[in-house]
Amino acid sequence: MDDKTKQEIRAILKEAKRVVFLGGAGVSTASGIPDFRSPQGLYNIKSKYGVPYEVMLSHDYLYENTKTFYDFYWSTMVYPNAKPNKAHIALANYEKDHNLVIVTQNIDGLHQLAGSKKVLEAHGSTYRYYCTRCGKKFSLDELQHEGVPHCPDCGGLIRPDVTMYGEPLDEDTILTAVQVVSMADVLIIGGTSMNVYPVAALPDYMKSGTKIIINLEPTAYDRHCDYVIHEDLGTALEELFA
Ligand code: CNA
Repeated sequence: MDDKTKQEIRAILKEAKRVVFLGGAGVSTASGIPDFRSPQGLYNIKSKYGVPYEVMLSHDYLYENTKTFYDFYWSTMVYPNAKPNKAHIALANYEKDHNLVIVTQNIDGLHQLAGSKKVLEAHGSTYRYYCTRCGKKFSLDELQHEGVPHCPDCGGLIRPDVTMYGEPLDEDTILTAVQVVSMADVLIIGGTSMNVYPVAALPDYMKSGTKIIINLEPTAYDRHCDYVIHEDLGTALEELFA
């Protein structure tokens, strides 16, 4: 990032009253969790199940091929030992003395682990589960991280509280996200290809203010932003929040 850009954004952040960070899988790649659409992302690796990973993450696949879904899910989607990286930590520190809300597409719980309090998880979390028959809730710690989990009370299938392809987003979460984005005076979009809707449409709700995008690769949303930074997110956030 050149010095002029850095100084301008720092000045904007200094004046900002409401900042929203809208993030995706690229926030957590430095924690060892692969994203989907990078060259080394999950969608660019040949599926060892003979079914594209994108299909395996769908509502129908979860219910129709539950055993294979969970084989894949436990081995590839859950990272209980992952640690927050400098992007998560920079955001958590910034929230301590600024009005910041994080809207994340991630399901890895790392923002909360870093200490962020205001986090809207648009696609759910691998830390939460529920029984599809009786609704009983479970945490990740309560489940064996292998095989198909069943409810100890009613025997129903337990599923992750994660939005699969073909499922609607949690209504309260997305409505709150629309509200905070519409009131933001600075929106920082980071580590997301901006391909997954409806989250990718959230920035359109911003009424006025500055949009900054920080992503390693160009995205279709770059042309709508005031500042476009193609750099590592953690490094860029540390520089901007310094
Ligand atoms: P995506 O489509 O895989 O895009 C990620 C983007 O991040 C890419 O454009 C990369 O260039 C960029 N990127 C990767 N590393 C960095 C970095 N260090 N600094 C800056 N940019 C970087 O992922 P999206 O989040 O856009 O897609 C939404 C999906 C991904 C959601 O449904 C998530 O649930 C899902 N996902 C989440 C996780 C997680 O929770 N950690 C991991 C993989 C996928």
